[in-house]
Amino acid sequence: MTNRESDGQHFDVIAVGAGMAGLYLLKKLRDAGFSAVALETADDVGGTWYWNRYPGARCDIESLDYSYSFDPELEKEWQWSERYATQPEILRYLQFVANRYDLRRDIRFSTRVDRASWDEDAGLWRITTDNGDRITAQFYVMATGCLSMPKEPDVPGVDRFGGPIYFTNRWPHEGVDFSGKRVAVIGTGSSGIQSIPLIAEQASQITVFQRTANYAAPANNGPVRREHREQLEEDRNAYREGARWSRAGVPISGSTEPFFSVEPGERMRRLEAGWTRGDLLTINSSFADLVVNAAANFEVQEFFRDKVREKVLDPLTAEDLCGKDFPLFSKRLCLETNYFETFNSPKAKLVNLHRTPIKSITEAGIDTSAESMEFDAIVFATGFDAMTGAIVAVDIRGRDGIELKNVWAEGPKTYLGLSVHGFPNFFTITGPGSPSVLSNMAVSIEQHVEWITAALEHLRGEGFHSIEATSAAQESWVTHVNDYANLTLYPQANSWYMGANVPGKPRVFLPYIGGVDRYRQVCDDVVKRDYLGFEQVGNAGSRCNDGVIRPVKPDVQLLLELLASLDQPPLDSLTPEAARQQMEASAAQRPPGPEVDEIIDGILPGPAGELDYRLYKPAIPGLAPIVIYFHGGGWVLGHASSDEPFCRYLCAESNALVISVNYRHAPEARFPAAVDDAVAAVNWIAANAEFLGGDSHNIAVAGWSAGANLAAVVCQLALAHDGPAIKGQLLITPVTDGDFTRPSYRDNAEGYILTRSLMEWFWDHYCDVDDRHDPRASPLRAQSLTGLPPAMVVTAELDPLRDEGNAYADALKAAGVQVQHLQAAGQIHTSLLAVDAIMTSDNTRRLMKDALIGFLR
Ligand code: NA7
Repeated sequence: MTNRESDGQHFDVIAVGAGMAGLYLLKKLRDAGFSAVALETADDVGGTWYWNRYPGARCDIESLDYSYSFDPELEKEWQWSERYATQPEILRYLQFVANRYDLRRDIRFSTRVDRASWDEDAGLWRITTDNGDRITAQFYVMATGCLSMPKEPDVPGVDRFGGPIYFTNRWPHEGVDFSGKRVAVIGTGSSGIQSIPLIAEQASQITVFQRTANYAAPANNGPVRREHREQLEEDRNAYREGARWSRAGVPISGSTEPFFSVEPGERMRRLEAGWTRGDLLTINSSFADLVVNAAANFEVQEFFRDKVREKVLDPLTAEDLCGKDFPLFSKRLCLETNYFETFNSPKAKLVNLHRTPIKSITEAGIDTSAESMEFDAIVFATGFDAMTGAIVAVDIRGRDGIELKNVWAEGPKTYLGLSVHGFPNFFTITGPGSPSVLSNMAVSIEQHVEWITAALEHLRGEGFHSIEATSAAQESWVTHVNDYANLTLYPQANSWYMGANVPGKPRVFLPYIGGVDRYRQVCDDVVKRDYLGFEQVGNAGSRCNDGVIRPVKPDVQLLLELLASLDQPPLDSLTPEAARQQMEASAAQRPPGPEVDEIIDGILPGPAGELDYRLYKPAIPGLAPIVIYFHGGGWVLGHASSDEPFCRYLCAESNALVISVNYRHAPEARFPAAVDDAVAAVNWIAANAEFLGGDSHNIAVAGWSAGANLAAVVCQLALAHDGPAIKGQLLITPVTDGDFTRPSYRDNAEGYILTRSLMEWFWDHYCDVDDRHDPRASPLRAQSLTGLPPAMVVTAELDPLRDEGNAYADALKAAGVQVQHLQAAGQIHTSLLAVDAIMTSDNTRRLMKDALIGFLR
């Protein structure tokens, strides 16, 4: 570290904010021997708990969980009086922490940072504040919180109102007395829902202007739950560690059962139990799929709506107060105390802005499209420019003067929610792209602070003076964050998670929804892999292990985790018969695939006996185009219906007659038995097409894995031996060469279901080593590929077979064959066929069926 601190204007680290994040950061940095200062706009510590002093303001994660865990002594010295502590109590806690660790001496209060710019030559950040301070630091950290920048009041006429206007997020310190006043409240998010019952207690009239009704569960607040305290005190370390490795930063275990797999009585019992418990997480955790399955989510919405209907006497008001039109949980669930009951009071009125929108605020009150109303005070509970607002409020300039605000104009891009490419030595705590607001903030803040401090210690130890996320790592993280969000129902809501509450803000899902546990593992893995995706620069040179931390698509990852949890033996450790049984057992768990008009099983004559086929018929009149399909399974496993969901999909989506033909399997029948059968099947189907309901002039072949190997070989043999005319070949992750030396065999040797050793096992069962260069086993080795039918070759990035598939696509192209070559990023060998199970490969499947339609047009 440089040491230019003599004038008191240079630090190792400048942090912005003295809330929960800034305080812990100061403590950690001091313990690690770094000089640091926090700059804070307010005149005291507390962050969000300094500003949000509105009546009823409380945390919505239980206080025992929403606390620092870094020091067991601190935990013993502080006792929470309530399950969900009030704002004054939380503020007192943060003041207690600041005093206990003597942090105030490193905080400059009443100081707003206006500008922060990276000076590349000097290798430091230059900060200017509204006090005229000019200070520098090697590292600059935004600890500004996710919900700290108030949303501008976007209601016309707001300046005209003659009476006082209050904002929940900037509430007067002396409090407000609404006694005898006619009060309007605009906004029914958490702040509105918490404050309205208490304002109503004082006011002579309260009118609530509601744009979107929110889902709210009862807080059932009271003293700290005894069993909760006992659980914590019994083994603090285990409890806190459980939180750190939990999904949301609170140690409760989630169900793995989908909603509809649970019988209705038990579903209702779980919902009622969650309702009675009164927290944000229990109901969601009671089933595995409430944020991904719209039908399940709808059922639970109904449960919430029925509760409102029970509580609110006037049926029209009750209906208006029911959350609707957006999935439950896709906006943050609210915890309420007497909110719905407030509307049973004659002095409370609800204005549904969807029916009667606000025209304008006037001198005396508010005009809606239906009436003019007079008020003595207006309260805005209209929320925040969440997650990015406070960060871009500072003019932050990175390398070459690039402005963060511009870089984020289309939505924030970060690596891990911690750092931004182009902005060396810059960190955000719980920034966009990290679990942050989807988690217990206390846990996420501690994790970020600890990660950042450890990174600075690492740099110091290794003699590096700067660190910066690479563009590639950042791009891949942004993709990963979006991929995850797109698997869920969250993007459907106009929420602040989506930036949708602020006019003009790009619609991008801001937090990371993969969970605190997975995210922590990612951050740990980045460090283990020598700060993967970060460039580290020192006087003696730089070091960069560039790469992608989570190349696997999130739903594929979930599938891999599920399979790992089953702890099954590897297929290649089994006998072929046992391997077949294991594969059958997992196939039984798959979604069945779409409906087709008819499924017919039949047999056809093969060269060494009868072969089964299964025919999937589309609902179209007349003779249908034909797709002859060869199943996967390494020539050892599988049968005519083993790729059934995908065959149904191809049939339903391309209106083709899909005929999945069986072939003899190894080791009972080794090479070239499967080839001979495949050729015989194509010949027989072409000769009997009309009998099968298909058009003999309109035949394509398709296959997956070893089946794609057979499809490719069949095309070559049909061309060489005047076989039937084949109009196209769809080759999905094909085996094209019995050669294990390509990089994909090294890169993806393990961990993605099809392993290198399984592939070796398949080959050994199928084909003698001496025969493997025969083009009927390795079609890539054919003398010529000229004249072959048009092809679509699909490869998966994380597949040992990737490179030989790509090589075949390239070779076909080089031979003048018309080729569509699709390389599916983040997919594995088995995920492209996973109809209704792996959503991130939906698009690839659509392109595959489009290709078939194109061949058969
Ligand atoms: P929220 O949750 O963003 O709620 C803001 C509310 O204000 C919400 O009901 C908005 O309706 C409403 N709103 C915003 N702008 C307008 C206008 N122009 N007209 C009418 N109504 C408007 O903020 P909170 O402060 O309540 O809570 C934020 C988080 O803090 C909360 O999730 C907890 O984590 C703690 P909309 O839904 O946009 O239609």
